[in-house]
Amino acid sequence: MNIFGKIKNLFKKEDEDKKEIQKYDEGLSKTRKNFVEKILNINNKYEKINEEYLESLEEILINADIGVSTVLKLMDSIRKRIKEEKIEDVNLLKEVIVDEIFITYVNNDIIDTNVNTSNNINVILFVGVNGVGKTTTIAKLAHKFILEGKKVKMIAGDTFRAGAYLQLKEWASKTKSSFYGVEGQIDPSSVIFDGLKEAEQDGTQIVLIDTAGRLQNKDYLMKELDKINKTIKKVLPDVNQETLLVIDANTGQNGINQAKEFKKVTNITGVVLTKLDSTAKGGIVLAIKEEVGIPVKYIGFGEKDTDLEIFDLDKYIYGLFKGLI
Ligand SMILES: Nc1nc2c(ncn2[C@@H]2O[C@H](COP(=O)(O)OP(=O)(O)OP(=O)(O)O)[C@@H](O)[C@H]2O)c(=O)[nH]1
Ligand SMILES: [Mg+2]
Repeated sequence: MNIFGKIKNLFKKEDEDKKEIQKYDEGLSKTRKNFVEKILNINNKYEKINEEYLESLEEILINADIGVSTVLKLMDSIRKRIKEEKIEDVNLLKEVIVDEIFITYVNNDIIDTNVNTSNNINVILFVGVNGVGKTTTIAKLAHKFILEGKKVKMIAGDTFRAGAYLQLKEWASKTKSSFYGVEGQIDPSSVIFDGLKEAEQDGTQIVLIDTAGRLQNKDYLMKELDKINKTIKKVLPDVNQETLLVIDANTGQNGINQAKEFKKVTNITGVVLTKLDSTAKGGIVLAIKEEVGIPVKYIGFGEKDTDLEIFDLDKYIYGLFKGLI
């Protein structure tokens, strides 16, 4: 079955997936409105595929923040299929568009969207620019792991912003996680060192480390990340570590640049894309994978600790194209 058929089946699913499908449906509604309506408009305007139609399609894809180079690649594949399959009717092209977007994303890679956790201690470090949703994502993940019966500890590695300590402490208490932090502007690595020591001793399974928002062009802040990573290795040399880069979906192309810069200085294992509920730029998922080569592992759909979903390509494409299929 091609992806089009698979997505169609998602409409019929009334099983345990339904709630998650609804989240994608609602969370991507802004992106979809912008995107699908425009495609339907050009489909009404042009009955047959011609150059003008294809140029309009290209523009729509670019405006959905899919990323210029991704769109160009996508358009090449779409043109090729029009030729090969001798497609003339614009309505028959819908299926090809959805299909090719899926293929572009997967790109023959094995996409591991799982955050790998072992039964021993696992460390997840959260990095990203200011205000993107790092601390809220920690709360969301804590909630998820606690539901799975895991022992979770948050470490307040943002010692820079006044208020960051209390914000995390409150989330820890709300999600029933334990908390390690020291108030005041001290070296984050020293807090992380002590927090990890405590976690090692008290049988914590998942350590979630908050860090201060940092701009990707501030050298000394990037060096601080290096020091944090060394600290983690020093306390727990064999630890299973993930470093999740948190990106606000509203930032579009700028988010792609953030990912490229962070990737240069630290080993990012996945992206968390937040605030999909408040943006029409949901196409950024495709651009991150294509232009940066890092998979999106989680997506944030709101401000509550329950507003997080593991990234699922089928459901994402469903959310993006509902109305078109
Ligand atoms: N709508 C929406 N808002 C979100 C989401 N994630 C976070 N927020 C909001 O974004 C704001 C910033 O979130 P934080 O988690 O404090 O962001 P941060 O990256 O830790 O910020 P700094 O520590 O200042 O760098 C808060 O008002 C959150 O409630 C989301 O998925 N959707
Ligand atoms: Mg924060």
